[in-house]
Order: sequence, then structure tokens, then C-alpha cells
Amino acid sequence: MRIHLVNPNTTQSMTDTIGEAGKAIAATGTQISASNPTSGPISIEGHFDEAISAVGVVEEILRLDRETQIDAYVIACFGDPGLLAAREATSAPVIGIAEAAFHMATLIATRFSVVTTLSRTGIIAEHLLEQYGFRHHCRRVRAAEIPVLDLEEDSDRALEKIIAECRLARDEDGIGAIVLGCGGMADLTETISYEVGLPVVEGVTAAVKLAEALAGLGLKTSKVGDLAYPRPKTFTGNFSHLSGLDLDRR
Ligand code: 5HY
Repeated sequence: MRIHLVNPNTTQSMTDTIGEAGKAIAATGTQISASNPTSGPISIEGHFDEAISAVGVVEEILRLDRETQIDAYVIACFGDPGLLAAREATSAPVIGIAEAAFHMATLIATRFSVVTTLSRTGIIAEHLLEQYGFRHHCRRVRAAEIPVLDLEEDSDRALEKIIAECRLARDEDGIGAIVLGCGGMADLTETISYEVGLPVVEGVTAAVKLAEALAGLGLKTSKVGDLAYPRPKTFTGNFSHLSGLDLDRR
């Protein structure tokens, strides 16, 4: 089985962190690969970055489906950018790390809090909690107030701040688990869980295991209704290469 992780930001070192975290927990027989778009934001820290990155996510999935056989995709950014568009574009399952982490957290705790990077992106997680139906399971979306790339460039200080916020969540929120709110935190799960004394659910690893389950069951994205392949049409300008794209016939 092949699972491909798409890092929607364009920072290769974070893509490497994400890929290594996926490989570390993949089952025997599961091949993990990872990539990021060549064009797009180096980090995703708000609605504007999310919108731009979503195109790159879908283009990466179109490219990989053209070039090889992928059994499932993971969108490795906590805003799940481009998730439904990606599901239109491929028949493989596509899992966002936020939805994966929320699902997993509700299986081990009745209440959890999210700890993400910047408070300005917290609303994105709140919107997803509502959209996915987990709003009443989440007590609070917190932020360590660290720029996303500090996870790569100032990792010791970033870890300290994340642990401190997780400890506040443990002491104040009445929760049983923590959800880490950034793909770049994929290698921090064990350390944070040890330091905080709570189960920690991290989206990349949760999504890989869910992807293995879906692919193992032979389940693919439904092509009936709104997730059917996009209707072929003309695209203009920078997207003209998508004109006449007829994925049904591929
Ligand atoms: C992520 N940004 O997972 C999000 C985290 C965030 O570049 N990868 C990013 O803070 O929204």
C-alpha cells in the first residue's frame, strides 16, 4: 500500500519532518512518501495562506495520480486546505490531519483541547470542528503563539511554549486529551505526552493510520454526487493547463 503525504506549505524541511513521522508509524507493507507544492506559502498562518495553498494541494494530487498509483492521500496541514476539492480530483481516499486528529481524540477522551501555533489561526480549527461535527467535544482551541516555521528554526523554544500551553489546557480545560494543531508538530507527540501527562493526538500520524484502514478496506472516495470528478471545462490564464481535464476517462 502507498500513502502519500502532501505538505501544503512549501518548506521542504517540514515536509521531511512530516514524512519521517508517517514512516515511523506506518505498518509493515505501507510505503510512505511526502511532497509539497513548488509554488505557495512557506508557511500557512491564516485564511489567505490557506486559500493559496489549496490549489497547490490539488495540483500535487493530480500530478501524483498521473505519475503513479497512490492508495490514499493525507493533507498535512491543520486547516485541511483543499480537502473537498482534492476528493473531487481523485478516487483515492484523502484525509485531512485536523479531521483525523478530531476523530481519534473522540475515541480516547470525551473532551479535548487543541494547541496550535498562532491564535489568529484558531478560528480555522473552530470552523473545522463545527464542519466535522466535533464542536461539543472540544473545550478550547489554544495557541502557543509561535510562528509555524519556528517549529523548524527555533524548535527548542517552540517545544517549550507548546508544552506550557498544553499544561495550561490540562489544568484548566477539564480534558482527557490534547490535539496538536500543526503538521509541523508531527515529531513532538511522545515528548509532549510525557511532559504533560495526557494522551496527545497528532494529525499526521492519526491520518496515516486512518488512511491505512480505508485503503485496507478497499474504500475509495465516492464518485457519486458532489465528490464526482470535476466537470471538464475551460480554465483561463495560469490555470489553462486544467482545461478539458476529464478525470473520468483517465
Ligand atoms: C500547518 N500551518 O499544519 C498549519 C498550522 C497552523 O504551515 N502547517 C502550516 O498553524 O495552522
